[in-house]
Amino acid sequence: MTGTTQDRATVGEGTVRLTVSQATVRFLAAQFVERDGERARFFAGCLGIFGHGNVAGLGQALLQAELEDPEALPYVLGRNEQAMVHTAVAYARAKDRLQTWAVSTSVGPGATNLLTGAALATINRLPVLLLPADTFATRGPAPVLQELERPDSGDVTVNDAFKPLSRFFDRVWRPEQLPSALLGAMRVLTDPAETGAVTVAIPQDVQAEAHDWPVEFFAPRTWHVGRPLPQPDALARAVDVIRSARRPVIVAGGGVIYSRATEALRVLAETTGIPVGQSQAGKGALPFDHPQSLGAIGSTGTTAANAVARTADVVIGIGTRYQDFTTASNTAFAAPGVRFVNINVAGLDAVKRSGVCVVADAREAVAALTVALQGHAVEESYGAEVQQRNAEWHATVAAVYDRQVGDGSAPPTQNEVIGAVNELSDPRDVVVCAAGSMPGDLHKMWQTRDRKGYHVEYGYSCMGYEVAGGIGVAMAEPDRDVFVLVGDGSYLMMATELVTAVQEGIKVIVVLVQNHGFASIGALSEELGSQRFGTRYRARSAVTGRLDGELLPVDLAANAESFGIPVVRTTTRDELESAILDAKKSSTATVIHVETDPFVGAPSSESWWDVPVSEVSTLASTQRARATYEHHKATQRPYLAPSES
Ligand SMILES: Cc1ncc(C[n+]2csc(CCOP(=O)(O)OP(=O)(O)O)c2C)c(N)n1
Ligand SMILES: [Mg+2]
Repeated sequence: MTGTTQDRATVGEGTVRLTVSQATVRFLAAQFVERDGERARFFAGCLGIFGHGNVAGLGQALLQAELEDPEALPYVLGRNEQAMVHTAVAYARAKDRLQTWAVSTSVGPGATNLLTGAALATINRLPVLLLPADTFATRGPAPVLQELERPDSGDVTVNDAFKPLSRFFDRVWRPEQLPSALLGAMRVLTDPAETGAVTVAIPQDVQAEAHDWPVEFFAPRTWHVGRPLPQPDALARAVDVIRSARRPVIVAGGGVIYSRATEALRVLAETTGIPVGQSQAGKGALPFDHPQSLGAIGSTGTTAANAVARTADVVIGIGTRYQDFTTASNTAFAAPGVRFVNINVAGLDAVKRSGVCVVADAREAVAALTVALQGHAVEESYGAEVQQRNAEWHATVAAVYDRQVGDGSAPPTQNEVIGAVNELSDPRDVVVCAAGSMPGDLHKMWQTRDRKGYHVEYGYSCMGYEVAGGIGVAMAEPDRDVFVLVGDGSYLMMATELVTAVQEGIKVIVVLVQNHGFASIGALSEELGSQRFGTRYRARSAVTGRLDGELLPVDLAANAESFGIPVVRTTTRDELESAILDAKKSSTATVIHVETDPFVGAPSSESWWDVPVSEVSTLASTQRARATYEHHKATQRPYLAPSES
């Protein structure tokens, strides 16, 4: 829960006559968030694409605001509504959820293009305010262009599709409803346990309607983001279980980063010796070379983390959702009596895996645990084992980061691309990614040196997030270079925001990994007996009638160039390295197009991910894969035993 305070000095009397849109803009510009004494505007601005539904309502209000006070709610024009949500969400993640953007769209397709972004925000627990326009409240000219018009219901519009994807939804049929809609939106957006996509749909006629608003609606309002303390008895139960453990392991999730608990976690890990594995959102919770850092854990984890996880007797989840990649589909924690302690600000996550629940802010709970565990440490032999396993993994990574033997004319492997970017970027630079083979490879191998240096969207793993998300990070943190690592498939899904980067003068370094199709799903398909079916970008063959003809003559470098971005084409490791160095020196965006070898994979995680294989099939490859699947499936655990001592 958050609380608010109003600046009494600015609370006036009487009313002011404004349209619903003008009132919305004025209200949003007056919202502030405070945590730990730091106070800032909650909305950095409004991203939008105009069409009928918002061009004359919110569009007019944004124009008026820009002319009267350019700082109030700056407007940024995006190219695709889904992408605008990615930009806003990435910005919010970079800002530890303390600031975000509003997103305005037209009715119909402009609105429903937001849906994928809404799901992504809610799943990743990141705040974004969606303002899709809605069809007429008065129904005067109905049915209007792009109206759903269902035969069985008069009040359903396409925007009802936002309801299951949003943490808060409201539709403003009448101006009088606006205050409760926007105050409700703010409550959810600023609550760490509730936050996600928040949708306020405003019909296009209502947007333009004037109303006499009480002036205090627009008074600057500060939303205080609290740090809920652990209940003493819950903490005591957690401490009991942790003290009884011989092989405890911490799983650090995104909550550690958002709560700024990394320093507290470092102290807990160092004083107790408990090693720390990290989920995708939690990577960065400890630097990669910290002695207690096991790096990534789960399906795309390090062999060190996964070996420790296999025999752990107590798993301490801090700010993690325990998504299937983190738990290797509930096979990672294999010790017979394994117990869980879950520290999470959200009850939904704290109760998972039958763990001892500590519903609290991560930083506060970790600090309290450190005090309560004073004098307690894991056995030296366990610490030594962690060091040994980490050293082995670091050697594995160093070997694949290194140049592969040869005359240097062969395309680099993806491992080498990661190595080159990691070694030539500054410790504070940010790597951004979301889908394909790259996120798993980065999770395993990226050597994170800064709390905010790793930004992989892996709640929704949404192809198309990369460029738009990278722009959001660069807008949030202009003093860091942002490396967007994007596959050719994801690039094709949504590269259009490069135009927004040009328009706004935003610097991102896009490393476009060309491997002519879906290396990730191709490898998965092969492993699961589906023979890489439909995963390569190849022409339909005149001979076989199948998609196994020539590689497509697609030139993505030329495509990027057409957006007005400098592009460097590279085919060797040397060319890649000099392109990275030049891009770092440049003050504008660069796209580095790199041909890679698609068949050299990353080192194994010695882990598993549950993707069901056909139970019956005429294909021998599928039958073999099914047998392997059943073998792994048998090791999956329900984790139903209560964890309390
Ligand atoms: C919007 C969306 N559609 C489909 C998928 C499923 N999917 C995951 S990775 C992938 C292929 C990605 O290809 P590319 O970006 O070239 O990366 P590569 O696999 O080659 O590393 C697909 C289709 C997804 N994650 N997101
Ligand atoms: Mg690809």
